[in-house]
Amino acid sequence: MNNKTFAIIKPDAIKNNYTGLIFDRILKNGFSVLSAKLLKMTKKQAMGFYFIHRNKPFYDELTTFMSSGPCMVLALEKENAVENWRKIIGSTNPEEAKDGTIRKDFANSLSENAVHGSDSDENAEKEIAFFFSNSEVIGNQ
Ligand code: IDP
Ligand code: MG
Repeated sequence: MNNKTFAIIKPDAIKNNYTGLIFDRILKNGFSVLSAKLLKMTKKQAMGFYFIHRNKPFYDELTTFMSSGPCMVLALEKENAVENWRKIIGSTNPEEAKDGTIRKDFANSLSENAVHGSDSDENAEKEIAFFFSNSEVIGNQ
């Protein structure tokens, strides 16, 4: 069991001023923030982060969107963090997301869906390391 996951508050949610409301959900649901920073991805960085989707038809749209404005990247901690965060964010398509989930409440559309969440412990580790140096994550000092 790994207790860390990686999250992004995506550019649509930042633009719509939902950062504070999403942060509130993170804390109220018992996650600790181990690291957080605001940044604007380059197209290249977004392509690297979403390399796993390089053959999907939405790869270009997704990486253009993710590099279109500031986002907030976060390392989060909780018991079963990956599973718990995905439960709170809801389905990829906000139209299919359950009431009370972050994507249901804050997403613009299927591509502009407010937040990212890692899909496995292995990818959570990789994604945290993609954006944070070891010493930037609380607990590693
Ligand atoms: P996830 O974010 O729920 O893990 P993935 O299937 O890993 O969903 O897709 C990564 C991201 O790509 C999604 O969060 C969404 O922003 C975007 N995306 C997924 N499927 C589509 C699609 O069919 N059209 C446009 N964008 C999509
Ligand atoms: Mg995914």
